[in-house]
Amino acid sequence: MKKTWTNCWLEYPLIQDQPDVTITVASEWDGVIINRAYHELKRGLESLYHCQVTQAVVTTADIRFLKDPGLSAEGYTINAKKDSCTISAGDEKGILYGSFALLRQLQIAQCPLHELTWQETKVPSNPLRLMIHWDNLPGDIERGYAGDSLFFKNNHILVNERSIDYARLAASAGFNGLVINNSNVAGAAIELISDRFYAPLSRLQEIFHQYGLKLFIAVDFTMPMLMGDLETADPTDPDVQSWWQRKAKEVWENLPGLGGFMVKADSEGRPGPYAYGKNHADGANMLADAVAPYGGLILWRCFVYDCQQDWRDTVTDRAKAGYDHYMPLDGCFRDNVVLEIKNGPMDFQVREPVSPLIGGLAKTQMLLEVQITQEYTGQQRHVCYLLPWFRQILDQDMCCWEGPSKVSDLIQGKRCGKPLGGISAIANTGNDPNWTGHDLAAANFYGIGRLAFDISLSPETIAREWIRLTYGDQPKVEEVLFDILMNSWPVYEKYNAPLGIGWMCNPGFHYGPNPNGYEYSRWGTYHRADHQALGIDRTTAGTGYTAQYAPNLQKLYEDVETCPEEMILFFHRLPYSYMLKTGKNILQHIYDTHFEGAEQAAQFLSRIEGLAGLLPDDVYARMHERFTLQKENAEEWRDVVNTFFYRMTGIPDEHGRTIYP
Ligand code: GCW
Repeated sequence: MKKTWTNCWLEYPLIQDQPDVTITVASEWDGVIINRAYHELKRGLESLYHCQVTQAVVTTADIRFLKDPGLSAEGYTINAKKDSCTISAGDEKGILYGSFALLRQLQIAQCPLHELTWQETKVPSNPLRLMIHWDNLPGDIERGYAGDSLFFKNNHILVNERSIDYARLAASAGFNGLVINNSNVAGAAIELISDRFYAPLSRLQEIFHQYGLKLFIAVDFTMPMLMGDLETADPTDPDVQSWWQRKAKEVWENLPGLGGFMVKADSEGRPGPYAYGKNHADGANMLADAVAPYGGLILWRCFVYDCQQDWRDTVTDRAKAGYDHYMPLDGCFRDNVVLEIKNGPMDFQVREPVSPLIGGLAKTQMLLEVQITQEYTGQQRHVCYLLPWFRQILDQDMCCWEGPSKVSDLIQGKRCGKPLGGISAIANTGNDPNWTGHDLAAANFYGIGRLAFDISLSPETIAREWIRLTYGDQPKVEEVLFDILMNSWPVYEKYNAPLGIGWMCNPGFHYGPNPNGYEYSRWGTYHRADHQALGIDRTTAGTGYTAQYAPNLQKLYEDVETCPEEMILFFHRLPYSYMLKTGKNILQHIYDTHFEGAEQAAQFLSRIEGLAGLLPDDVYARMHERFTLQKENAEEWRDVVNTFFYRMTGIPDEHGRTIYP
């Protein structure tokens, strides 16, 4: 099959032409992952230097893979001293990550291997680093903006050259696992764990395994009814329990080494333990017991809320739902259960506070769930580099105990003292030629993998790395793309929903401006704007949401003076005349940011036009098309949102700019 897709950050653009050089590589020990590491080095080095790479004996090789039992799982040490380079690790995965790290460093340093002097030891910050795909068996992707599924087509599993390249990309970014199917399990996906699919799944799993990636499968809670002939899925029913135990045995016999199951229960129409009067610990633990003999994990999603809630009611608050459902169960989950929690209490909006559940749970293992598929952040038509946002989330101190309590600490299990936890990203990939629709969206795929592996990295470092690896050493390209990436999230936020309000987009599709558009708000608007005020009072005098935070944070959010202004309307209901610290009132802030955002989106386009001739033609053409659309869409957002508030208040822009288009 002719390759019709790009290599993204594994392009390995030429550093120096060295056709006469031969680099030898040798390993102290063998294994399928070590073998992949060798082939990755060979491929990368031959492309970077046009040299030859061959295998040799350990004593004489230029690059040596050494065993160091002292290093923790998946960790590596690289010691490059001009004429010799060693990659040491305690396990095979460490060698693979070390090999990718060496290739990365050579591109950062832009020098030949024998000139590199560099030492680095890294152990991944998070044990779980997962890509979560919402792919459906027919081949479409829920909230997918980069083409069709890489894993499924017409209810069949795809195992091909592209599966290997996907695994290479994921492993090189630092991921170590993936869920391949949508947690809204439907149609043929119900049979994923049956004879119908074991053979191709096992072939796919073998590819992933070679790149250190664990395969996970999303299952439906009512499988015993859908696949078996039981009349209940009650987790306390002995027949249900033994059905799952038999199923787990069969699954692991066919797919040894499988990572485990993911479950979305009692959420958005999905069935779960509530239907039987049971709670989520009953449900998760029943499954956990079934998979425990095989080392399987249960990734239990916490996205549980009443999507039909009455918004006129000022006490029921969707933001409170996650905490209300799961806090009473803290400490009740088995050791092979990990709760997967969205970063915010709502749903991947452009701005939200950190979910209070993350600071609440003291005895439970957690997986932070972020969304790199840009459902609410421009759907990969707009550029929105999300790493600055993820950095803020991870750095948020939840002030919840005397020990380290930043989100990054809590997901690593520093508070609960248990070994599992980490980061999961709702994937943004598909079978588009560039994998991610927008070429710049690949920075989110690369970036969240890197950050999950090394939680100390800055979004700036990651952006520069990604640009360098993808487009080579081109200062002008780097300057422009770096600037656009770093400004993209703030710019997107400016022309979208202001000050933490969220939504204001078309229902269902979640794209394009629609101030009253939240689909579940049939009882009223999400932002509750009227002619005098807007926002939701989530203080203890309002919905009481702020009480879900530890005292210091509660205090911060509760007081309108100290509440971070970018989220002020998430926490407070305020008159349009309320003065922000910038000296502007809320209405003028909305007008100004929307004018600015649209203007900056237009500047992105002209800056990209300055890169004509410097980027590959197809990349430039795709980018040009997307940035043109972004400029037009940003103008539309500006006009629709500004007009909405102008009509609501009757107060014109202080600077006399035209609001009603
Ligand atoms: O954001 C919402 C999406 C749904 C998605 C759900 C979830 C898979 O609109 O499409 O369903 O989140 O996280 O489960």
